[in-house]
Amino acid sequence: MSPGYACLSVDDIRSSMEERGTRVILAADFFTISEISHILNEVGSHICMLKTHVDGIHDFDLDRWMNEVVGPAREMGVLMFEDRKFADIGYVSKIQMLGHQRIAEWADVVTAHRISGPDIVEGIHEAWRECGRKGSVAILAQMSSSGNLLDEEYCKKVVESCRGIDGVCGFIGNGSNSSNISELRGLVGSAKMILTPGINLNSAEARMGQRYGHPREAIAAGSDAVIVGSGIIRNADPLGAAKKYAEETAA
Ligand code: 5IU
Repeated sequence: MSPGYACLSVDDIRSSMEERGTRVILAADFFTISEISHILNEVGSHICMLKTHVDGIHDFDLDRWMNEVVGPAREMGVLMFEDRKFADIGYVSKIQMLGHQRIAEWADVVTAHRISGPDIVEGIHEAWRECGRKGSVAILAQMSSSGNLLDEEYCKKVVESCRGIDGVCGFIGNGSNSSNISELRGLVGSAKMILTPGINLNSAEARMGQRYGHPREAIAAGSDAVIVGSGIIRNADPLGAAKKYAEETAA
């Protein structure tokens, strides 16, 4: 399907990961801009993307965000991944992309649910287009949290309806379960990416329904990149941990 807009392509993203030699997406789940800026400076050379939840940042200020986080990430070649999980109709997702956090101005990849219909992808891309930028959408096909309602049938419908859309770079899969990842890879084929949260070398760290799998197993099962938060940011040595996760995911 050829959209009327430019997208960040799967090839662009995969070659940026290849160049950086790491398949680790850092989940920087912090409350302040300075903590995020600090972790980026510390572990930036071992990650390919910086995943944020911008609505969780207490002191959010767009100028500081652009100067202290987005600018340095761009200089390092780290893609900005806003895990916003858009879920509304296309138009509302567009206005959320263009809201006070100005996600469209800095995010390269955003997450979205498929629940409201495929036009959500169009709405998100319209926002990027209005900012003169391009990006791509990762659609939730599975989740790592226990008791989630994204069952096999839903996952199949999501993949079948989105794998032909150029503005979609891939799918979020359940990193805690390698057979879920292999099944997802079977549905997706090789043209789109699979990004997997629910990854930690110490599965005992899981809390509040999170489940964890091993990074090497996730990659072996077909994941393009692993999303790691606590395993790095709560480690006493974040730099050593980031290096270790990057090594575990090396091809
Ligand atoms: N995240 C998940 N599971 C999911 C999806 C997103 O954990 O199914 I979709 C996010 C939440 C958090 C990060 O920002 O990935 C994982 O962090 P930890 O490695 O600290 O569990």
